Amino acid sequence: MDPAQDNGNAPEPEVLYPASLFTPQALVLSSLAVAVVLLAVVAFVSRRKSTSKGDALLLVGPSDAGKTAIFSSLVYKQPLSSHTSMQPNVSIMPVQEKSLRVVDVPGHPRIRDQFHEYMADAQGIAFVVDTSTISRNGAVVAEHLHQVLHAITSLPPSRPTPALVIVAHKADLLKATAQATPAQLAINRVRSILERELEKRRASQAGGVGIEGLGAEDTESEMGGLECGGSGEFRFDAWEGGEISFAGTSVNVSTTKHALDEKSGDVDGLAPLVQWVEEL
Ligand SMILES: Nc1nc2c(ncn2[C@@H]2O[C@H](COP(=O)(O)OP(=O)(O)OP(=O)(O)O)[C@@H](O)[C@H]2O)c(=O)[nH]1
Ligand SMILES: [Mg+2]
Repeated sequence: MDPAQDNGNAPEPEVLYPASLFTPQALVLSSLAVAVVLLAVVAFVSRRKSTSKGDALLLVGPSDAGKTAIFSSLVYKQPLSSHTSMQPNVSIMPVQEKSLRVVDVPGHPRIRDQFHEYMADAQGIAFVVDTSTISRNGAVVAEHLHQVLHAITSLPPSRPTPALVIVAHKADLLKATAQATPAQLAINRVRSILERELEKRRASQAGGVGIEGLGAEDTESEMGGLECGGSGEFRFDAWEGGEISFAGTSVNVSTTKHALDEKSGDVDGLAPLVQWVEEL
């Protein structure tokens, strides 16, 4: 009868109603909305990534400078005996509430360029120098440092500039004087030698003469990164790429005979570097 018919008709709109949601227009509109939301999320995440500070501390510098000794002191709290590294060491170092990824890049000329791979993540860069041999190797060490300065100034503007510290390491091999501690003497020596050598490089570039002599028409002679304010002469204080700090350090490497004498028994030889890291 009628009631049965009524009941039969009543569900009709219920069946039709959800189906009307899936019209082709509605489907197109809703997939467009989903795509827009997804794109916005991707754009937001990648923007954050490219403008956020990196989380890595890079240890770079010439072979035998003591990078691996510093790396193991920071990460394992003891300098492990090491040989010339042939691949980067990467580990995590707790710094206050945060943690920092420490990357020890070997100084071997054929491997040292690998630091470029970590530049995008670098929050800080420590250029480690053996203070006891810098007088002999000044020009070579300055060339290496120039590459690091160039890499810093070549980063895209969207990235915050990583902080740079020049570590005058193996300060324990210097003798304290009445006026200065070994760490201060180490900084003074490394700073003045590298400043002089980098100024030589800048002056020869400005004069249009290849650094390696006549015929050195290579990209190296065009490499930027030494721009300074004021007279233009290279000075660490006036470097346009950012602020450059210095730290005089040593670690107690029991395998070296010098580390056994009283003065170098100082376990806090890395304190200036640790302090710089904490301020990053
Ligand atoms: N006297 C003294 N010797 C050190 C100090 N730090 C490291 N050394 C010694 O210096 C040598 C080289 O140290 P490494 O840490 O292996 O040098 P590196 O910079 O990692 O060298 P590559 O891996 O070749 O790039 C080792 O014999 C260390 O024991 C220090 O503070 N004082
Ligand atoms: Mg090493």
